[in-house]
Amino acid sequence: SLAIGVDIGGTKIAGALVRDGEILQRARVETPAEDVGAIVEAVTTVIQDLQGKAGGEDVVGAGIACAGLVDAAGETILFAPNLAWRDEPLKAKVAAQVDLPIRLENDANAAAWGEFRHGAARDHDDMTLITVGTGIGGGIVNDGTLLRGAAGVGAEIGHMRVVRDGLRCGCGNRGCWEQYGSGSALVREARDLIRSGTPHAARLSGACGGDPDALEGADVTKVAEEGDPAAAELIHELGVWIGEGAASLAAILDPAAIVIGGGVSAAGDLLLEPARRAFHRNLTGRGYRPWPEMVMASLGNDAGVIGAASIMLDERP
Ligand code: BMX
Ligand code: ZN
Repeated sequence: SLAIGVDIGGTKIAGALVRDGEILQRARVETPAEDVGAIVEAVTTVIQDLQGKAGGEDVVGAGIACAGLVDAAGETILFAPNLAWRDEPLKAKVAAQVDLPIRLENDANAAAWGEFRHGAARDHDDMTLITVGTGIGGGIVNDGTLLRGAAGVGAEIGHMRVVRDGLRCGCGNRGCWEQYGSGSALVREARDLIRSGTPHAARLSGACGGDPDALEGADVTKVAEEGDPAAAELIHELGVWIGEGAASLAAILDPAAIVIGGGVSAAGDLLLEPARRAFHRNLTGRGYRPWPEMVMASLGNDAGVIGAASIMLDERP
């Protein structure tokens, strides 16, 4: 059977026609800025485009992955601070435009399902995905089932408090993990280092033409890969934050695998090695319990669309 997966990201809306975890066709449009009506239209365009590409074959439905708190029924985005959305009935708005069953999913839950069914964790029944991007997203599979919680908004691991009275988070609280271990945190620290004027930051500064505001996460990775110690150290510190948080999650969840995904995972071993070391150093019961493995995600940017489509296929009535 075929299903459509759609991933609403900050810059693009990506869609795919999926069978058995394989992408058969793709569609994408730019994300219109912050206007819900325009986003509904764009999502509709992507879905209709893919329906057309199905060549008359039956499509089971469309799963739509988006950042934020999605209700248990998969109908409403309750809260998405980065998009300034509250109580947005996205499913009904899209369903009014297309003739298909629709289901909304949190972006990281969808990606976790993708990695669990078809990616890096396909050999395990218990896995936790940590997506390191603008924020830290989470998806938890326990005994083969996606953990959603009572209201549907569970697994928001980026909002574990890791620092008392720490930095203010977009969610309104202070000290959330994603303020320290996300791609945004990496960029913030790199910009601070450049602004400090230290000669240590010369190559980072060169990568953004001397304008710290122009620096992006990918620049930090690139400079680190070229051997710059300051950039490598920033990624190392990010890895330590991620590893320490992962150890706390493992104390609660006991996953067989912790999978690291999201844009920043492109940093590869520069990020994974310090994360693994910090994870092992902080894992409770270390030395007396089996090690959960910590690995990089394998579906890359496709985890969201593959996962959103696969949930539709796996949970169809
Ligand atoms: C935030 C939160 C999560 C999301 C995570 C990863 C919003 C808009 N987002 O913690 O729902 O899963 O970021 O998002 O409230 P990304 O943008 O980093 O992929
Ligand atoms: Zn928060």
